[in-house]
Amino acid sequence: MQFNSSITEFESLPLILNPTIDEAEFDNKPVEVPLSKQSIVGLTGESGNSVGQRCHSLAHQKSEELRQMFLAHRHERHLVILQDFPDPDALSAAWAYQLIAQQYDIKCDIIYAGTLSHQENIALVKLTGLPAQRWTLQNLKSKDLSSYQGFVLIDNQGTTSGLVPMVQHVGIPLLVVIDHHNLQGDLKSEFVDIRPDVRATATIFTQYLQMGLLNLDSSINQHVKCATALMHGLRSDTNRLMQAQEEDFMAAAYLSKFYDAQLLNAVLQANRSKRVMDVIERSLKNRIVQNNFSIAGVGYLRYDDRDAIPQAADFLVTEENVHTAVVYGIVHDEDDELEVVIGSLRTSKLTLDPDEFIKEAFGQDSSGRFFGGGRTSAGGFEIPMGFLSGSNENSAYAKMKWEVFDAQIKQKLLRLVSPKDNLIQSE
Ligand SMILES: [Mn+2]
Repeated sequence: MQFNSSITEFESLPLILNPTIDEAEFDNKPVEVPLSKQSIVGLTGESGNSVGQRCHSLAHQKSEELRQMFLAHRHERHLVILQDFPDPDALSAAWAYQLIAQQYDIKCDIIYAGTLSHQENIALVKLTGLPAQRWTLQNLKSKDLSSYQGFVLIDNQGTTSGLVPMVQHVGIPLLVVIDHHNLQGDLKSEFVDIRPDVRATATIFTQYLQMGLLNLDSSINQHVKCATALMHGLRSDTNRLMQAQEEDFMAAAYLSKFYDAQLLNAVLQANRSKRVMDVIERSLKNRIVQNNFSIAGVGYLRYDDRDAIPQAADFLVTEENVHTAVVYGIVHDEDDELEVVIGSLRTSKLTLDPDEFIKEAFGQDSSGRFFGGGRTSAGGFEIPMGFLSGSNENSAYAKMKWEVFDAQIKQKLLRLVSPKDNLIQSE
């Protein structure tokens, strides 16, 4: 193992901090004046500095556009597609979308292809009655998709969902994209609100609520639960508000009037399963630490335990002298004989942009699609195993296959972590 305090090579990579709003572009635009009474409250705070006003004006404009979109699509039925492994931010924002759309007699089905694997996500859905449904690629074929007039992407841009290509294939148009990840390609959608400078999609939705797209009412149980879910989504995407910015705090302040603190506490109390603990243990055993990066391959894990990977990364990054942790493994789905390499990155280093790092480390596939990306302090990647997928009955073969992927991923990561010695360190 090599400890090297110099990370200058690494820092010379084009890593950027969270993109800031282009001052010039915004200053040329007059701040919008026609605001409804309600919309002024809570978004900028009393002082209403220029940053707050800019955000406010954008939130106002987007809320209006979205309202027009809903009006134009009254009485329709839409699919709200989440990433295959939806997180609280996605789940809560989708619910808010569904409640807003209901007012226009638009029926939304919130769907995801993968599974809810984090114990907090399972608790969130169970305890709030959050109306998300799992549609596997298998049972998608048995659904009557002709009843849907459009689909909606929330907290993703279609690159992390296996359902999107199939929905596009049957000709359902993309109507809405609301996300806070970096733009991932050309999107043909009627309404787009992508704000990479916002920490959580839940923040964007809370702003829509504040702008009057839905008037939260504490006496309506569902509103209280949705506000609680949004609070959870916002907290989890901002590392319990530690990475929250003014907008997120303002959104949290607004939600604080409606959410159920006890319910949120119950969601957060959910315990880890033994299998998740075992994956964390493997990550501890297998990790190598180099230049303040902790890298661990955890071998094979079940589809339902996929979320153990980010949880292991969360844990590894807490080690002294480690600022960034990357954990990966081969996730296999026994039903579909499907295998994919899944990885998670967590960093406390402010100058490390997970999105840049992952794109730089793993590059693109043959169709130009990146294997992953990220946001502030967190990122992830998925590498399909194609022809090598499945057929693990022979344990020697399975072992060999893991070793190849393990070595290849380490090599790609270490190329960035310590650019000089492009060798795999073995321990
Ligand atoms: Mn998010």
